[in-house]
Amino acid sequence: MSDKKRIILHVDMDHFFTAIEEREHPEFKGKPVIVGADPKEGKGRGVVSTCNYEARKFGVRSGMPISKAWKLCPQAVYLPVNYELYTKVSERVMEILRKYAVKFESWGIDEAFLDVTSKVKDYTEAETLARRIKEEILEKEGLTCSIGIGPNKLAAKIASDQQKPNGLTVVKPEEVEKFLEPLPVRKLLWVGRKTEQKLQAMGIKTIGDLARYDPTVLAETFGLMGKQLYLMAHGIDRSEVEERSEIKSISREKTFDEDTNDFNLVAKTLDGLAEEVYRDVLRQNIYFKTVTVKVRYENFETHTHSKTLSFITNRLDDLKKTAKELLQAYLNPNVKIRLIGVRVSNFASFEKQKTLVEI
Ligand code: TTP
Ligand code: MG
Repeated sequence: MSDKKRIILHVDMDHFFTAIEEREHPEFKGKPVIVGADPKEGKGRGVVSTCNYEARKFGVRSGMPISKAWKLCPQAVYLPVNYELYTKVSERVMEILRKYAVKFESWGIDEAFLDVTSKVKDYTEAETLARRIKEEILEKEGLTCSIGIGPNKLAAKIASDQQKPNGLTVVKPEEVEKFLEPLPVRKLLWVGRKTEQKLQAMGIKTIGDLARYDPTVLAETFGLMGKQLYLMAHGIDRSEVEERSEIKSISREKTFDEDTNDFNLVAKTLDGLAEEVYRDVLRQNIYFKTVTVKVRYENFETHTHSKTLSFITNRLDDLKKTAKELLQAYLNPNVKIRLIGVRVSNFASFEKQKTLVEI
């Protein structure tokens, strides 16, 4: 399908976890709010999940150590992560979004792509549709979102991030290259920190720099990804909006109060995390095949180790047993553990499971 003919929306909820908390506790309105690990008056060891825009004014960001957030903004309202509530709200928001789309793809807990090509005749109608979506989410869930509209997923996703919060950004096909040109290369979805550093070293800072670069050199340096980067820099993305199992993995992790080599404690914590993951597995009616254990040592070295079972399962026993088995490889009496995590992935919904069995 040609890029020019499609109209894609990308919807991203604004400061999702904290927006929900503000909705539940109107007394927080106007205050900086941070959801994440317990700050323990600056001695907390986990990270910030997210924070509202008031807290962002102090420099607080997602993924930042909670101790740093405390230094920047001790007066904020600090709240633990309430996954159960956020997942429920996410499901309701996705239900609203889904009905506006011809093709729908949820992308994480608070984002989705909507292909609305055959529902609207032009970008003006798409903009009207986007406003209706924003109104419905605000009315039904009391939450705001930002929407990007473009001829493909790449343009729509980058556009939705341009005027947060409560933004609406339209990028028509003929405007895509100009829109992308001044933006940092990091905005391209696949550009991780390492690729970004490599590109910087080559003198490529903006998407425009990348678009003007010799594609043969890019292909030589980055292989297949080089070609992909070049196409993206020119605003070309032919990937379809496709329905997929809404979540790709379920995980939980915990930073210990103190680094530890007490293996009983580590094993017990892992069991507890597995139980939390299992609750989500049941709620989502999902079967998994792969279990991953993550360990961060005291020196911050982080390892993940996975095992894919020969069968799909939704049993807690399988999860606990596999996680414990994976953990064995990490137990080293000379190195203390800082963080432990467990993840299940490789899902099959119940319907897919049925077809697998029948085949
Ligand atoms: P984002 O959409 O990246 O962030 P956000 O919705 O909080 O803020 P923005 O207005 O900029 O979109 O992530 C969605 C949710 O995912 C976020 O509310 C919390 C969670 N999250 C984490 O738990 N850890 C992280 O490092 C990030 C980036 C997000
Ligand atoms: Mg968001």
